[in-house]
Amino acid sequence: MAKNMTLLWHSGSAPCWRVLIALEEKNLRGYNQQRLSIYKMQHRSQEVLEINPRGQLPAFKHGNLILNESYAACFYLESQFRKQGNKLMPDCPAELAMMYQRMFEGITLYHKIRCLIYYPRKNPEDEQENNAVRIMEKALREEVNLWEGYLKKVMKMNTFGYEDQFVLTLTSALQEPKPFLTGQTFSLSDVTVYPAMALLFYAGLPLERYPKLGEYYTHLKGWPSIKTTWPQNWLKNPEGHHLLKHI
Ligand SMILES: N[C@@H](CCC(=O)N[C@@H](CS)C(=O)NCC(=O)O)C(=O)O
Repeated sequence: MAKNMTLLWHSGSAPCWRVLIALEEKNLRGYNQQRLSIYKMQHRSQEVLEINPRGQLPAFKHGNLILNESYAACFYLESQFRKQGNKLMPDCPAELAMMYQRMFEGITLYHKIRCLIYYPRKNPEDEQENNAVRIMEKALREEVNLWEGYLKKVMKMNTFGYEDQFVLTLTSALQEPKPFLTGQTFSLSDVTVYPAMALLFYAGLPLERYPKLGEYYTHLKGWPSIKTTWPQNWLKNPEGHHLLKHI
């Protein structure tokens, strides 16, 4: 039980989802939590501001320790509960390096998704809208293609072993490719980047145009910590919206 933890979160927010997944992975359950609505401006409530003066979600607290940045909370949970639940940092240096690399690249991916998705809401009257949207679409398309390439490469490596590993055992060659972001196991890179990937598809990215991303998305949809924390509002409205259908 994690009674000395508090999480204030919004359903469908990728940063909040990261923390929810990390808590599940570390078997931390029974914490104090409140699902708030950004649409109802509940993120500006006194309760949130006391934990997160920026008035943003997630707002997370362990005892007196505050971790409002979702990446910081995920790193903290893994390091404080190393021996509990699933291990989220690989021992293999090559996998570890790639885990860090993809995690921080994930911030760029999420930023580009957000720019495009929130543009129409923030600029309803903008005469330049079409041009600005095309530019953001191009940037996101390039970014998504990068990730499609990463997944293609990592899925091949997961089947045949990392380039710097000498031993290519028969068993690893016979294994099904494992669609994790950085290696043979689910890691902090999946915890932090998967919510952005899921948002891409929820917002209409065509699965057939990005087969490896689609495989990754579909495979991890059933991953226990992800399935349990899947945004409720997405379940109610699985069609999402179609803002990314041209990507
Ligand atoms: N740096 C934060 C970003 C959190 C964030 O952007 N939260 C959004 C929800 S997805 C929010 O609270 N937006 C409301 C606002 O900024 O007013 C993190 O990654 O944890």
